[in-house]
This record gives sequence, structure tokens and C-alpha cells, in this order.
Amino acid sequence: MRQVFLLLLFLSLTFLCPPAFAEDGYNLWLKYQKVENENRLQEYRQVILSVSVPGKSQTCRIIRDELKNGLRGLLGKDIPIGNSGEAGSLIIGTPRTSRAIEKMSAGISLDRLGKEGYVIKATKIDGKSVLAIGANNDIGVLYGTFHLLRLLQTHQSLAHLDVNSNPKIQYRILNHWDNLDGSVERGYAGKSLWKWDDLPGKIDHRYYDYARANAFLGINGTVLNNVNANPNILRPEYLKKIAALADLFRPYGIRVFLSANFSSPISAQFAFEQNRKGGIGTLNTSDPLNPEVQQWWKNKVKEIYDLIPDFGGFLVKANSEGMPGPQDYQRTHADGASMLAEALEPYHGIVMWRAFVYTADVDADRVKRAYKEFVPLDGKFHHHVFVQAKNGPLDFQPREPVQPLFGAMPKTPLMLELQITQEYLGHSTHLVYLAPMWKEYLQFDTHAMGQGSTLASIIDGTLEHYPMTGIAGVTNIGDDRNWCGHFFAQANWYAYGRLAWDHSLTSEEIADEWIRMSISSDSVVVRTIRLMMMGSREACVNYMTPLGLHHIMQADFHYGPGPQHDTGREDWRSTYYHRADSIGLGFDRSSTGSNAVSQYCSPWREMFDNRTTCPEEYLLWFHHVGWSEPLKSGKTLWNDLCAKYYSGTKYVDEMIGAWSSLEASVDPEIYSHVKTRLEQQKTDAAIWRDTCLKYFQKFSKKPIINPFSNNLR
Ligand code: BDP
Repeated sequence: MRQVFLLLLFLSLTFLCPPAFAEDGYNLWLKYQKVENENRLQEYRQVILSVSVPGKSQTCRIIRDELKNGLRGLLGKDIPIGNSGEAGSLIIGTPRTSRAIEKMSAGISLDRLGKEGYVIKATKIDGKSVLAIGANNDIGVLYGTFHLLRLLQTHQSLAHLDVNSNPKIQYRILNHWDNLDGSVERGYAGKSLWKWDDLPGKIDHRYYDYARANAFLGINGTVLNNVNANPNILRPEYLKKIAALADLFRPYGIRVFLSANFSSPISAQFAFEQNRKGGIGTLNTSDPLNPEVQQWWKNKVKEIYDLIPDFGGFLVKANSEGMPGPQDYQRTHADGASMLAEALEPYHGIVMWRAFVYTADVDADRVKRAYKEFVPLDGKFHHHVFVQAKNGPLDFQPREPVQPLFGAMPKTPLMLELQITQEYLGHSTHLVYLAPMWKEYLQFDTHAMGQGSTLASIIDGTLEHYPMTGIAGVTNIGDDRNWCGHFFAQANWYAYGRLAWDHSLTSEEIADEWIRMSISSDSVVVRTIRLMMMGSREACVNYMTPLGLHHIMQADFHYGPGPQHDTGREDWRSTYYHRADSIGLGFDRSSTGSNAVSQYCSPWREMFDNRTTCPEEYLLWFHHVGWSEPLKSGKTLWNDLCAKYYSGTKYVDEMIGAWSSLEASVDPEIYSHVKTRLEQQKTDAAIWRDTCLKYFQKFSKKPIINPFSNNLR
């Protein structure tokens, strides 16, 4: 009897009194902790007395479950949730599912909300004060519900609420670089989430939580596999597994896409005989102009849609880093992409064709190659094709100038590819908040159509009126218990999703939301952590690659410094990029150098070209600068370089100090997890600084100066 009592006591303590924090980070932004602010709690309890979510769809069921769970946690009590009738102080639905919403929509038009938008309004229906969430479709209602849960989790007032939200970008996609063997290319958070051996029979509960977390942000598509695509993903046995995931994600508004290998139609036997990479078909070619190849893809696409009626389409890395592509048959990227798009068009599927190409014959300067290959193809792609380009012309470096393709292909919808996983920014060891970096790109004014031609306005279609718009983020998600390895890396997944929905949000706003939902709403905690996060990317640039340096990391692993690394390929070795010599440092891409500046619109072209007007954050990207030349700081290049490296590592010390000051205010498990990683970051940032400075010193022959201690080394 006593044992039973103890067991009951244990169970009630475990399940009825959730800890103040979900210590292991599993719950992401879905923690739904009880609102600590007493005034707010009372306000919420008065406004939300009962909820009505009519509707029979799975999405409506999901909304009811999420609200039941969320409101119980936040309000600390059970709120009745009805699924029919109109009674409720919180009414949620579409004009089709709810008469009250129908009445409300007579006053405010829901038309302009489109398929995914929603309104949240404190209003009167039939003389009764209610809070209403209305949308045209269940998915919009789900997004509106998550918006309300965000407001509650961040303790916002509900009085006079009048929210009108509509995504600025249509395709908001995650790109998983997950391999079929469970490994994740550039993944630093464990193995792949997708348990291929268990699917389709066994469904891991995490798939639901993945879908919830993404729907919370409005992410509406996911590419399940690596761009270095294994053709086997298109075999019937895998398609069944993929269909199981698609079924599960559908009610959350998430469509499934796949990376396709361009050689898929080729038979393995033929490939073997030819000593090339083969596919899963029966043909001996994958030439996009070959009718048999075209038919093979049409059949494959039909097979996919028979299983997954809302399949999104293909992501393709072709003729890049050893991947097969149309150029193997002297065809163009447009030929290859359009052939696939034709097969997908009847089902409304799309192709995301990557512009990450850098064939050496195109130009001696690697960063010019994508532009040179793709701009001449503008207007030649099928209308279901996106060209997907990384934010910079090289490869997700801590800082690059913008990829000049943006603005140069007005007839082709360009999709922006960002990297959430920190391949070049300290993996899941370094605390680096990426929103400020993404904002730097999104707000960059390309001047493609005069002033105001921001990258954001290009990809959201407002500038060039693209018929479809999209953004992709290479995920940092794995099967680690906390999903992202570093607890703070969750903020990058969060920020990507929020910016994909609304790129006008500020990095600070997004950080605030994330901190409040994930760590604490205490104002000192929020302020301290926000400050840590906001400067963390610039610090990373400073201790890795300041002043426009790039690609000087360790070969392959891409974590530590490797200013001398030589992988044998000219355009992969770091000396190719930094060009340190006895005179100075940097790659001359000016009009008298590689002339990469010519790919930018005026006035950037001229500004970048001129050593004195080139923004210093890109200085060594565009210029070879003498060691003793003065910079804007008044210091010589060499001394400024030292100062930047030291300021980067100093920032990590400051983050450690700031984090330590919060020891008593944050969950102990999260505290020590982050503390340990910050200490490692400190060690590794110093290695970056010292390795790079000592290496460059061999050329500059000048003393290393730490401006913060006046030490000479
Ligand atoms: C590079 C990565 C490599 C990817 C490639 C890509 O190092 O693993 O396959 O980009 O984007 O940054 O295709």
C-alpha cells in the first residue's frame, strides 16, 4: 500500500507539477509554461473562458489538442474546448466551419488573406465580446492559433487585438541534408530524424513534434534528403516511407519535397560498365532532351503523386561538386530543370534548381561562375522552376557580399537558400545567432531596379513580380534530444521560420520572442541574452574571417582555422582566397583584378571597385590591401586585423560573463549545457585568432598587437 502511495505521489509530482523549464530543450517554443506575470494571467483567464473550434478536419483536431495542452500549461487550468456551436469567448474557424467567423468576415474581408493568412481580433459577435481567429482555410486557422499561443507565451496583452497576418513568401522550406544511412551532411545534432528502417510502419513521435514546431513558424515545406542525392530515394520502397511522412505532415500544412539525382533514370548496370554514377532506372542516359528520359521522369512523377497527392517537387544539385547534370550531355541547366518541371506541372509540383555551381572552365574566379552560367539562361526556364541560390556567391561563409545573381534574373523566380546549420560558423559548439546575418542580406539594396531593390523585395516577388516566391533554409535539426545540438541553435531554426513568414521582423524582436518562450520572460534575463545573441555573429566574423576574409577554414571539416590548407584543388585551397604575400592580404576582385565587381549593379560596382569606398567588411574580398595601408579606424591593415581578431575573442569572454550572471535565473541544465559550450567556444575562437594571426604574420612581419591589453607578441 505504501509503495502504491509513493508511486502515486511520484507520478503526481512528475506529471502534475511540470518543472519550471523543460530542462533538456526538447520542447522548443512549445513549452507553454504557466504565465508568471499575475496581471497577465488574470487577463488571459478573463478573456479565455471557453473555446470553440468547430470543424472535423485533422487540422481542426490538431488545433483543439494544441489549445487544450497549451492553455492548460499557460493558464494553469483546463479550459473547455468545444468542437461545435458558437459558444466560447475564443472562437476559431473559417467562414465554412463557424457561423460566428462567417458573420465576422462580413465586416472584414478575409479575401486578401489568401490561403494561409489569418486575422485575430477582439470583437463583438451577436453583442458578445469575443476573441476571434479567422482564416479562409484550416491551415490559416492553425497558424492563427499558434500566433495566439505565441502572444500568450510572451505575455502580450490581448486587449484591442487586431492582427492581420499573411506570409510574404509563398514557399517557406526546410532543406534537410539527410542521407539514407542516417547520417546528416553538415549536421551537428546527431543522426537524421528520419528513421528509414522503421518507416512506414513505425512512426516516431518526434515527427509530430517536428511538424508542430514548424507549423508554429509557418514553415510549409520540407525537403527530406540531401542535395547530394542518393537515387534510391526514388525507389518504390522509399516512396512508401515518404508517403507516410507526407500523410503525417499534411494536416500541419507541410508538404514534402525530395532532392532528386539527375542520373536517376540510368540503370545501375550501365553505370557500372561505364564507371560512372548510376541510378535506379533502365536507361543508359539521363539526357534531358531524350524522349525516353522525359518519359521515365513522367512515370516516376506519376508514381509519386499516386502515393503523395500534394507532393511539392524536386530540389536538384546538378553539375556541381561531382553531381550529374544536363551538362554531361552538353545541355544547359535550363534544359535539365525544364524537363523535370514539365513532368511535375500537371500536378502543380515545382523544381528548385540550385545555382551552387562553379565549374572551373567558366572563370578563373570561383565566385563569378554561378552568375556567368545562369544569367544567360534567364527566361529559358519552365515556369515551374525556381533557381535556388545561396545568399553569397561563395559558400555560406561567416560574411560574404550578396550573390549578384539576385536582381540579375528578372524572368526567373529566384529562391534564397540560407544555411541554418552552422557549417562555417562553429557547428553546434559556437553560440552564433544568425538572424542579424540574414537580415544583412535581406535588407541589402541590390539597386537592380534603382534604389529600394532589396534582396527581400526580389525574393518576395514585389520587385520583379515573380509568379512564385520561395526561401529555403538548410536545417540544423537532428535526433539529439534538443534537436539542434546547441540549445541556442534552436534560435536559428526559430529565426529562419519567422523571417520566412515575415522578413520585416527585426532580429531583436525575434530574439525576444525566442528567449521568452524558451528561457524566461524575466526582463533582465531577456535583455542580457538578447545582447549576447545580437553581437554573436559579428564576433564570429571577427575571430574567424574579419574584413572580408573568407574560406580559410580547416579543409573538409570546416570547423577550425586552416589558412594554409591545401586540398589539391585550386579553388578549394585557402591560399587561393586570402592571397597573403609580403605586400599585403586579400583577393583583388576589382576591375583591374578578377573584375567580380562588374557583376554588381551601380553604385555597388563602383563602390566595391574603389579601395577607399569599398565597405570595410568586404575589403579583403574585393581588394589586395597593403599591410601598412591605413583603414577607417586610422590603424594600418595589420593592426586593424589584429584588433578585429581580438575583439571577436573578447566578445566570447563577455558572453561568458553575461551568461554566468544568469546562473540563478535560468534552468540549471540549460545553464551548464550552454556554459560548457561557451568555454569551448572561447578556446576555439582563440585558436582561430592565434592560428590566423601567426600565419599572416609570416607575411606581414609585424608584431601581433592585442589592443585590449597592449601586449606585443
Ligand atoms: C558546401 C558543403 C557541402 C554541400 C555543398 C552544397 O560543404 O557539404 O554539399 O555546400 O551546398 O557548403 O551543395
